[in-house]
Parts: sequence; structure tokens; C-alpha cells
Amino acid sequence: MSNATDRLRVAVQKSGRLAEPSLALLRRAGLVFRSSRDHLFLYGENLPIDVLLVRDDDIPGLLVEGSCELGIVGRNVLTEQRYGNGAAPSPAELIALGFGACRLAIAVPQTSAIATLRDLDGLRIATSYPALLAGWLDAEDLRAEIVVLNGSVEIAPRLGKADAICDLVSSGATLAANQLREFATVFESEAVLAASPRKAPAAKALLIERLCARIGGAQSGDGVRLLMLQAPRTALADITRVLPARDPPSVMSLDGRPDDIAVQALCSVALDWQHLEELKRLGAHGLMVLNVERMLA
Ligand code: PRT
Ligand code: ZN
Repeated sequence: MSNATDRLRVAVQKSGRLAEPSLALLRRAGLVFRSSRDHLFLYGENLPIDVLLVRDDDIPGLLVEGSCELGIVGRNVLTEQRYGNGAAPSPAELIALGFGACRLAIAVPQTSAIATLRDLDGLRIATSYPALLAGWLDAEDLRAEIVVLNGSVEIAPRLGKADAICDLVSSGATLAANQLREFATVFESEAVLAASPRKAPAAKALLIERLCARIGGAQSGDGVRLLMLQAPRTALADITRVLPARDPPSVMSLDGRPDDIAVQALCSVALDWQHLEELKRLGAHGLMVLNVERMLA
């Protein structure tokens, strides 16, 4: 099925870890939605961009078949599908989104004597990510047996179904609660914006570009502050040295005050009270720090 309308469709997880942050990101990119009665579809009111709310595992398939042009999904889900699909066209990762961070890791019982990767040879490893695990075992030249489970992977060793597990970890609390210790990282993941492998018609391609630019803009404002101050012109070099700025600051002359300047600088969050006090000591005054909501280069 291909999506023949001129509206862009973005697949987003309906409920789960990525659901809230995905919609929040689209809203920060300026999209306004009206929800359908069954809450499975969000109609874009200010741009021809709609959201389809689905299970995360369905997102790669929707992109491959072209029902949706874009999707927000864990890189783990996307890559598992890609490895599992051989040479078939697969969705491309457009932007790493910085939330939903986790790692696919091998864990073994705390009491296990396993100490090196070679010790995994010949063991049974339970996972819901057989393709990612197989790729890693291959790359490490290890021969372990993969036991595919679709849930509750962490209890497999206790049930005697496996000697080790390969599962997603974020805080590590689940491993600890199941008396498992993390042993090796197989894959690092976070939520990504992915695109259908099908070529979009020109109008949709432009819309995709526009949405990507807005998402990039919403992201680049994260944690960025705009610092504004005035200072004697002679203090500029010292002030610039102290600023945790991303780029050289903008410097402006002030009408009728030839010895003074106004300075604006985009700074990282590392801008704290100590920085401001130091700047004041160097002669700056009228210091102001503002949150940056969005940026467009
Ligand atoms: O219903 P649907 O199929 O859509 O949801 P789901 O249950 O398959 O997915 P969900 O919501 O659990 O996860 C969606 C995505 O979030 C995953 O594909 C990952 O990209 C990302 N993510 C980030 C995680 C985690 N962190 C995570 N910790 N997904 C799962 N977990 C699980 C993990 O499997 C383990 O059971 O949380 C447990 C470990 O967490 P810690 O904090 O105890 O280490
Ligand atoms: Zn799922």
C-alpha cells in the first residue's frame, strides 16, 4: 500500500517509552494536531503532516511498504529489522533524537564464572534481538546459540532456558533485580527519525526537509542559552576568553558611548553563576541569560 495523498505521514509509538517524547518533539517543531476519535491518528492542523500511532515494532514495516514516509523509532528496532531483512531496501536513519537512550547488552548471572568474550562460545543466549546479536557474535567470531524469546528475557537464566541474556538496558535496575551482571555491549541505541526507502515525490520531499530542519532547530536550542551583556570595549578580549560560547560572540557598538560595547553569545548550559561573577569582575554589567527555544541556521 502506498500513501498516495499529498499529506506526509509520521509513524509514532502509541504508548510506551517513546510515545510522549516523540509527540513532544513534533510539537516543539511547531506541529499542531487534532486527534481522531479512536486516538490512532493525529491530523496535522497547520501543516499537511499527520501522525499514525502504532506499536513500535510495526514502524520499520510501515516505512518499507511506504504507508508512512517518516517514523520515530528506537535504532535497535530499526537495525534489527534491517539485519533481519538481508538485502531488501530498509529505512534510513535521518536524525538521532537524543531520547530513549539504551544499550543492547549481554548479561550473565552474578555468580557465573564467565570472564572473557571467548567464554560465551558454546553458551545459550536468550534475546528478542536475534539479528543484532547474530551480527555481533559474527563480528566477534564467537559461536553461541541464540534462543529467541519475545518477552521476560531477564528470567531465562533462572528458568534454565539460557546461560546468558542479550537485552536492552538503561539504568541497569532490571539486571540487578534479576541477579544478572552486565558483561558486554552489543549495540548502542536511542530514538531516531527514520525515512521510508521509497523515493518521495518532490512536494513531500520538500516537506520532509522542512520538518527535519525544524527538528534540528528544536534540538539545537536544547541546553543553549543566549548571554547578553554590556562592557567596556577594552574588556572584550578577557570576556571572550571566559565565555563558554559555541561561536565567537556578536559585538555591537552603543550609540553615544564609543568606549562601551554590547555582547551577545550563544553558550552551552555550562554557563553558571561563577561565569557571570567572573564576567562582572572583568567589567561586564547588565548581564542577562535567556533560554533559546529554537534556532534556524
Ligand atoms: O507496545 P510497543 O511494542 O510499542 O512497546 P514495547 O514494549 O516494545 O517498547 P518500549 O516502550 O518498552 O520501548 C520502546 C523503545 O524504547 C525501545 O525499542 C528502545 O529503543 C527504547 N528503550 C530505552 C527501552 C529502554 N530504554 C529499556 N530500558 N526499551 C526497553 N527497555 C526495557 C528493557 O527491555 C528491560 O526490560 O527496560 C528494562 C531495562 O531497563 P533498566 O532501566 O532497568 O535497565
Ligand atoms: Zn514493541
